[in-house]
Amino acid sequence: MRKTLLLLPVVCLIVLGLAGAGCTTTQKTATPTASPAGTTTPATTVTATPSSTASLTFNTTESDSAILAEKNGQWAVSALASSTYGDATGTESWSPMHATGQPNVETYGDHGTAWAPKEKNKGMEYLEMIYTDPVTPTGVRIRESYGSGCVTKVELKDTNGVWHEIWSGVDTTRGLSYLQIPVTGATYKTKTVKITFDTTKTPNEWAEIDAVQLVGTK
Ligand SMILES: [Ca+2]
Repeated sequence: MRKTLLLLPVVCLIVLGLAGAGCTTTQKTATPTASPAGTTTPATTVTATPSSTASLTFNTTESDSAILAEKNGQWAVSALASSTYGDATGTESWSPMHATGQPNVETYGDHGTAWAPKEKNKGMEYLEMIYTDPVTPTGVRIRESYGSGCVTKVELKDTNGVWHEIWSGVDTTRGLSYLQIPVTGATYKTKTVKITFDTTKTPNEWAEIDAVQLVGTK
């Protein structure tokens, strides 16, 4: 009889685990983290606003902290590149994986927590970033952490596989900073960003990318 009593809670736990049904009254209310606090809008002075018709504006001079707090922003979940320093794969230093996720390079310079191409001064290279949610894009932010100023083109692949060039030109980014590119009037959804570099622009520094943010509405 004592044994049976002792066993009862154990059986309860197993039943709970298997069926999710209640032996006790404890209920797992999967709190759907509803309103992500409506007061988090970073009240930075917004100058320079390109888009006029977009449902939300994209600030091309956003601060680092405001970028981290960007409600409509995503950081990449996977990446591939034309080449990688030391042919690194997986979590090895300088692999494309190090351009995914939030920024984690603290100072301008050569760091294995950023992606770097195989050679310093070879010429054209690219990085393709993949995100979880397809969005109607309003902007892209590329955090350059070494060899800043090498980006020559940025494209987005829509969900039908068609590429859209959103920017090409002279990258004036210097130091540890973001190249912030607005996208206006997009009528497609994307979860793929391709960045093209010309590494000969900074012959003495490797072009390194710490993180890339895709901004847009679901
Ligand atoms: Ca990184």
